[in-house]
Amino acid sequence: MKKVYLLLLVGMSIVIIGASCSMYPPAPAPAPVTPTPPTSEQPAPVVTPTPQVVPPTQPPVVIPPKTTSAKADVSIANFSFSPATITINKGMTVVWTNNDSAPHQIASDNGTFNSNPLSNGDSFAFTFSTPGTFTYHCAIHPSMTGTVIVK
Ligand SMILES: [Cu+2]
Repeated sequence: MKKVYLLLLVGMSIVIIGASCSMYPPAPAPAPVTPTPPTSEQPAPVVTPTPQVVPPTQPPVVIPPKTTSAKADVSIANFSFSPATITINKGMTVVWTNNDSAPHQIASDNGTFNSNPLSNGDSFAFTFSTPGTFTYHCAIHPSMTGTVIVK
């Protein structure tokens, strides 16, 4: 009787052990996770460097020295030059302005300076860089004469 009980005990133990073994099966290996590629892979944003906007440096305002004697005016009116003879310093500019309704044209006697025909209100400027006496006339009206003396 005791032997049977022992056998029964052993048998039940085997069954229990086996059951326990089968009750806890090894955990199934996790399915390999295959990373799914992102469906819309955004390209890395291209960072364009913003160009440095360098404000243009303002050029220094150069105020030309006021030389009141840089320019001399000769008016053309009533078919004559006024003043008919003008004396200037070397480097000065003579500006003829036609105040007549008729056209006039400045022509130096030696060809140093010549203007186009000047209509009413037109001006002609010439800078005298060499000293001397320069006689001129109107190419349209040769009786109109004038003189520029450059010191
Ligand atoms: Cu003239």
